Amino acid sequence: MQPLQEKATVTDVAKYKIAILPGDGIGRDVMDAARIVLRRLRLDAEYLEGDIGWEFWRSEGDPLPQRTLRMLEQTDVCLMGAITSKPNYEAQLELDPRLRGGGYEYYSPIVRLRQEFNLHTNIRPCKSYRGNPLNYREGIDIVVFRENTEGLYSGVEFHPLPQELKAWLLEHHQKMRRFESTPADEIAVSMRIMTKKACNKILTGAFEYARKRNYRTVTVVEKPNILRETGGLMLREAREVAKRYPEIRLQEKNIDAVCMWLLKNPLEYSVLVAENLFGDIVSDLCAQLIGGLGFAPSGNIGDDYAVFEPVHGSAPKYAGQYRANPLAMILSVMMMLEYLGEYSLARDVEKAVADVIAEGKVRTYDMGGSSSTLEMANAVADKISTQSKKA
Ligand code: GGG
Repeated sequence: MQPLQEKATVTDVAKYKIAILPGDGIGRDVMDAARIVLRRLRLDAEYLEGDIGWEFWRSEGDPLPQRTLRMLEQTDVCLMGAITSKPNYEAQLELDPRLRGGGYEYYSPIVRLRQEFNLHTNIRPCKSYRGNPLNYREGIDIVVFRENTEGLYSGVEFHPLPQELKAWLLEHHQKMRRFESTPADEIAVSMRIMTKKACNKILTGAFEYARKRNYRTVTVVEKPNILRETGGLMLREAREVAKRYPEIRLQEKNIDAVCMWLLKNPLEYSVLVAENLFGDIVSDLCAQLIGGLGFAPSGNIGDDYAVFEPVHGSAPKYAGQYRANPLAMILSVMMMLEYLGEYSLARDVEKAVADVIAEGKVRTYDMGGSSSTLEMANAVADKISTQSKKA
């Protein structure tokens, strides 16, 4: 791949510093596709590439090295490809033998990145572009707001359950009694920690987005009849926040039911808002409605920083084959441009993507075609050039 450093201005200092984290597997392939589009846009940016992912876990015991965190701090925004993530016990087996027993614990680097930079809001738009042969229905336009730093992904987990904690729970919660005779090493606990502040933040973000973009409903996705405390907190907060947006209807749906309703009536949904795990699950379902993960971009947004990445994972078996559909990555570039205030360039990218899909000449394997990742990226880039010549 050609380097991205192509300064479009005559000054030495670029307008933006953008971190590039290709990551693992097809993350690297789709990042090469993003580079083709970025080069064609001639964005006035300096690009800094960083280390993240599985190989750094294996060789250093840290999939998100400190040097990467320090580099990100020097940039305005980050584009990420995808990363391979595995359960801790599997990760331990792949650690360099020289590091084993050194107290290294595996945590998903993207979850850590979200927490380290307080990227509280994960926005996942799912739009069915006209002419996509994989669309479940035409006209779907759903945006998932996923709380990104807490909930069931808080990372506060125990196995075995410490004796003191077990004793405390037995004393304070009668539901714990069923587990009294279960040995501590046969109990694993993952805590679903939710705060009023983070619930308020994600809900306010969802309602603001709906107001700005004229969506008529916001649907809060929870399970408060069963998860009474955490789900109840989110629901109460949703009702409070909704009062400030009288023009938008709040719908309250359980996570299980909404999966069914989304399949039955996808056009009746617009903005969905959910806790971390529920948002993760429902956004994969919504992605499938619009053709699959190859079309689903995302932005992890905080108060001062943001990381944009396709929703899909690293699909290691396709690594380096340039078969993956890069449109989710390219649409993540579009979201990054919007975040930077480059609205006209963002529109150019989206129009180019929409036109390439509608024409149907270039299709990756998931779309039933045989075009490569880079052919798709070049088709989008060529459309961008044609548009700018016409303008
Ligand atoms: N379900 C698509 C997928 O595997 N995405 C990668 C992933 O799970 N990333 C972690 C996350 O988004 O929380």
